[in-house]
Amino acid sequence: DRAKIGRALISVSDKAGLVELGRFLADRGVEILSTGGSAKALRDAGIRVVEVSDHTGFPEIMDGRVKTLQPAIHGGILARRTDKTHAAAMTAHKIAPIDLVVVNLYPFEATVARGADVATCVENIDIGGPALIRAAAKNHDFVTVVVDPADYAAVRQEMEANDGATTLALRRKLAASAFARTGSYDAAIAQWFGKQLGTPFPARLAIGGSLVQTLRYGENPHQQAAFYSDGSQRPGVATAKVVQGKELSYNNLADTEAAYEAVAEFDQPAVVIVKHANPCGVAIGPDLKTAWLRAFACDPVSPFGGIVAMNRPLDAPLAEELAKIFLEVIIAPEATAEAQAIIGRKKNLRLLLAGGMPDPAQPRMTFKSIAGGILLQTSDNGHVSREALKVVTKRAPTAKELDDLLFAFRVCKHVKSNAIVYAKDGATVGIGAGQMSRVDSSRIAAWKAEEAAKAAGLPESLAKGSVVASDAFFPFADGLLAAAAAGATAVIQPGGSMRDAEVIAAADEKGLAMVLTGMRHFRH
Ligand code: 93A
Repeated sequence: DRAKIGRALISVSDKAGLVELGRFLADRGVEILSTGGSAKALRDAGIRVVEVSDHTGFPEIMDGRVKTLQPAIHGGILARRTDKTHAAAMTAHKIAPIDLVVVNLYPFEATVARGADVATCVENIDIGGPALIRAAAKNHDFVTVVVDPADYAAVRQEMEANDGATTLALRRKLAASAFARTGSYDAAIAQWFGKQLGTPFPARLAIGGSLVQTLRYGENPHQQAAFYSDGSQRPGVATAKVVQGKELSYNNLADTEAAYEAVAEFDQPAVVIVKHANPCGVAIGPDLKTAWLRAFACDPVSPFGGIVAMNRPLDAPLAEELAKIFLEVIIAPEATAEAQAIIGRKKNLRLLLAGGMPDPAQPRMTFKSIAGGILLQTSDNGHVSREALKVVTKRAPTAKELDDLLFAFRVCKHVKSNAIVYAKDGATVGIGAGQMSRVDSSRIAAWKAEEAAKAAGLPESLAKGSVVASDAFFPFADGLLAAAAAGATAVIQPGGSMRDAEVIAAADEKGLAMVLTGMRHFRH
């Protein structure tokens, strides 16, 4: 299963490691065929190369659009070396075998990411490169294909160990990675076209991505998992710099994403604490430390082992507070040097710096896998403004209630359904998440507000004088009555239930102010 390399074709956009590889091959007596820019880089380093155009007797034409798309090249790659008729064809047409193909593609993804115009993006669609890669990968029984400079070392090692040959095992591995590369390349192109055409849901789904890291395990230790980047530049978990701490786990990544997307909703300094994908405390404040203390007070039990996100650079006063308890991850747009030094005392604690905040108004696609398929939807970038609210009760909310209602509803969007959120003075005071019945979420949120009060040594539930938000309409008056009993004075909810009139009447009877948003925020 050894395949000796006598002739190589090198055509690379990313020239990293090119000269070292070229020198290694030339030193071993491998003939190198190469295209314009790659050939020049090799020649400049004093390495002997043959231009593809000299090899084929056909010049590069049309600004390089046709460089390697030649029978002499593709025949040399695709010939089955053990097949007599293939050998005869090679002789008849003066085709020399090519045993190693080293290609990396025009940087289409990077060109799109830097916001280039349509013509530039189109010109960066590589045609000849994928053809070379696919031909070599198809003929991996005899040909070695390399699409990533990171794999140059493995090829060199095998050639050194096997008298200039590679093993079938390596060639198969490289072929798999070659098809994955052309697949994700075409996916990126298809996605870009979809965007141009405004078709988010094409007849065939093309998903591209590159491996960031294989994870130690998935949601549970017996599950396997990996993390892929889709190349998006949106500031967030995928693009954040991991400044310190243990390796991130699958659950860490998912929860950190939930926390950072939630905290990005707020204009003022804000802190979100997440446990198991749900916020257990959210607060805004004049500064981050104040926001943290108020978010923590909502539920002083759950934050242990939690994720903390903020929407301002992590500063020393907050870092000192965070260092007092056990946390898994901190994510911030940036951190002061002093804050980093404080967090540095906790070696395992991960600190992620995203460099900026995501724009919650910017839509993106979200995926969910179901057996045999994928569900695709645009993200919930819905935003309920003050002007959109409809007062339906006799009493209208006060200005302060209104601020808290909008705050609570924004938090609700990031709490798994059924979601009930109590809030007071820009801080959550009770969160009920993920229950199968809305009234259960109401009860849990109210109970948590009582527990938080007890922990703080306060005589009254934190829900006293609060407002309450519901992510979807109250199907019956019971959930609303539970909120009134807990001490809420105002309610925000989408409305739209068959029993809206009943719910409104109950609110009026209890003297509650209620506003309808007309928009719901289910989150499953
Ligand atoms: O324009 S192409 O699609 N036409 C071709 O025939 C072709 N052959 C190789 N692009 C082609 N390539 C690509 O050129 C390679 O995939 C590589 O990315 C690039 C290397 O060009 P140079 O060696 O001139 O820098």
